[in-house]
Amino acid sequence: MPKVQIIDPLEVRKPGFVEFQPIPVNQYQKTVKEEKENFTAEEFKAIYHDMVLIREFETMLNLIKTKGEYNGTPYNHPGPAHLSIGQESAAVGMAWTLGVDDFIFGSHRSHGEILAKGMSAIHKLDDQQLTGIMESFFDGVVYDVVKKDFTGSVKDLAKRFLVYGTLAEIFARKTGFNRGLGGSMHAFFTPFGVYPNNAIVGGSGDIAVGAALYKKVNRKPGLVVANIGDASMACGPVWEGITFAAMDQFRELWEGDMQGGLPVIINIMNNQYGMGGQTSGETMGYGIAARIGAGVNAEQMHAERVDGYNPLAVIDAYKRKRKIIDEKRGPVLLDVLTYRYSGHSPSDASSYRTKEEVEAWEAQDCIHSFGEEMVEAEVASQADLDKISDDIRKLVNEMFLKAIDDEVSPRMTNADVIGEMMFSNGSVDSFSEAEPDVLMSLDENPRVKKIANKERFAFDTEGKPFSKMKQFQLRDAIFEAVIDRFYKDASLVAYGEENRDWGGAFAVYGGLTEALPYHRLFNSPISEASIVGTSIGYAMCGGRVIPEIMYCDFLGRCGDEVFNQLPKWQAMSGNVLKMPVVLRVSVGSKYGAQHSQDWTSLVAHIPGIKVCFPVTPYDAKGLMNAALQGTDPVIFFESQRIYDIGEQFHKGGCPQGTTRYHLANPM
Ligand SMILES: Cc1ncc(C[n+]2csc(CCOP(=O)(O)OP(=O)(O)O)c2C)c(N)n1
Ligand SMILES: [Mg+2]
Repeated sequence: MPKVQIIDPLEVRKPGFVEFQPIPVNQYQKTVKEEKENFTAEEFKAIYHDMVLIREFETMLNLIKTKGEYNGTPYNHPGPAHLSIGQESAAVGMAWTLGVDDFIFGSHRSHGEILAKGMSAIHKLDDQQLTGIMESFFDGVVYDVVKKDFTGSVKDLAKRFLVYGTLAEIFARKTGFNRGLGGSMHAFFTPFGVYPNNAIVGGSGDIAVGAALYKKVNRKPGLVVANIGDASMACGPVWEGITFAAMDQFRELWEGDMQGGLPVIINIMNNQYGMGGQTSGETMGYGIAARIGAGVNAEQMHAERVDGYNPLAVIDAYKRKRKIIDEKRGPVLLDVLTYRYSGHSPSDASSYRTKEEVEAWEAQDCIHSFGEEMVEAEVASQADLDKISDDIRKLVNEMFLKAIDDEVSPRMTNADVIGEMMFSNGSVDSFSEAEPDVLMSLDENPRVKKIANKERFAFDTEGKPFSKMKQFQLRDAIFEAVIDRFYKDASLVAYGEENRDWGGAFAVYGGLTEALPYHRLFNSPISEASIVGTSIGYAMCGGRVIPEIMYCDFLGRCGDEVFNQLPKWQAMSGNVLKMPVVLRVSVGSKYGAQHSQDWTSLVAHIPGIKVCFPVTPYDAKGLMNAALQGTDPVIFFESQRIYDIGEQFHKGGCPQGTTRYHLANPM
């Protein structure tokens, strides 16, 4: 509700029409021959190589799951393996132009994306950079395995590192990219710009948007890609992520270099099925998924469908869409058409599709047709292509043997270690080196001035209570800890419903609007999943954030984010990620059954979250300050019954400076 934007009835009541632009569908139709001036022969070969690498890697997993062996070596992998055989060109096309500053998030079916993005990074980084990354990651634990007895180039070594680290993670080995704690559906490797994949369908839909918010607010280079399935377009959090990303305020209200759209691409890996439900024709109504963009904003999210069976079509789209992102005109939606021949999982009997359909897509296989075009265009001979495949088969087999060797790759079996990893228990003044963006000095702030005249203990010397207005209230205590951190930590942002201008529904944030530019304090859509989900993505990238849920009762609206995402990523990442999210939740008492519930006990039962519920201003300030100093997710409950109560217990009153509270591991 910014006052600068007047809603003029004469304008908005005028008759007219909402107009749409045509959405391009499979417009790119070029062949390798026609693209020879834009790619070198080496580049065509690298694209082919990366696709074959993914195919062989997943063929190996498929054989292990269905036959219990690969190249004659038996192995039992009881964990999941959602394969994307057939989708390789979509993954490689998506990753090809991206740099390590560009982040990708994925789904349960993202092995191919990890390898494609990893290879894209390996193609671009020099030997020194690659060696630095491999040596420093987990103190060289993964590197030590792959460099033993290897005498080839650094790039080849990095490829071994990528394949082994991913596979060891899938097999839950301590030497995996996330110490074996993530596994197939959650594996990632941030030094190559590969951010968490997600076993919850659509889980990355809002988290990735938060990563883009982090990049924007903290002036970091690069864009963010949310790789999600066509069926996930029905999921609430995906829609909420999209509506958050498309908010007008980024262009209308954010100022200076902050003005402009979020650098995020929603990349639908459209294999045309959920598990067995067909999205076009059965479970969805969009027909062509790119249509979704049309309803979101005036730019229609620059949506288009590209033929993901042709890696060059996807690369072409990414080159064009990057320009849009660089011009701060995001978000972008890409509907990347593809097909998986493999089942949803290896136990899938494909009862939902015909053999003929699968064969028709196999007949146009993305790798074979690209190879044929390369030979025809004389950028490679069949012998070149065969050698690429042979070398990959050897590499995958060698890494497979290392990954299943219990001595080389010990299993992550120790439950105590997992317990220790639930929290990082850090203490960090600021997650940013930058000077915080603020609009005035603290002592000029109207709320700070007002508070300065308040009584920090509720009673006078005779024990009589001061008037409510005179007392330093619980809401003032929370405000003091929050505003203090805003002036210390440039990465800190706060948002939620009615957080700006209104000052928060319960006036905790009065005075913050005057102090902070839009990009540090803003109103979110009424969208609890995206409020929490984007915060998770923001924190994963290295920023501190205070999302707010207006009533405890609305926690159900962000159930997945609170139960499955916020608490789990520190442990599932092998402690690579921190999660400095302080989720403020107000508890009501007088608006009936849907606005009066206290769900602290529910949340307190979730491992991986710290929970606070202060009852005095002294505690509120101390706990909020401790929460904002830490590196763990905290859910901070605030009772509406006591927002206006002063400090009645600590005789010295609520202190002006910081209080020393420490949030221990929950029991
Ligand atoms: C919230 C949620 N609901 C259901 C599932 C079970 N499930 C796993 S994958 C899948 C289909 C997802 O389809 P899509 O988003 O198109 O991705 P694809 O599997 O095709 O890559 C389902 C229903 C889940 N993991 N998470
Ligand atoms: Mg799908």
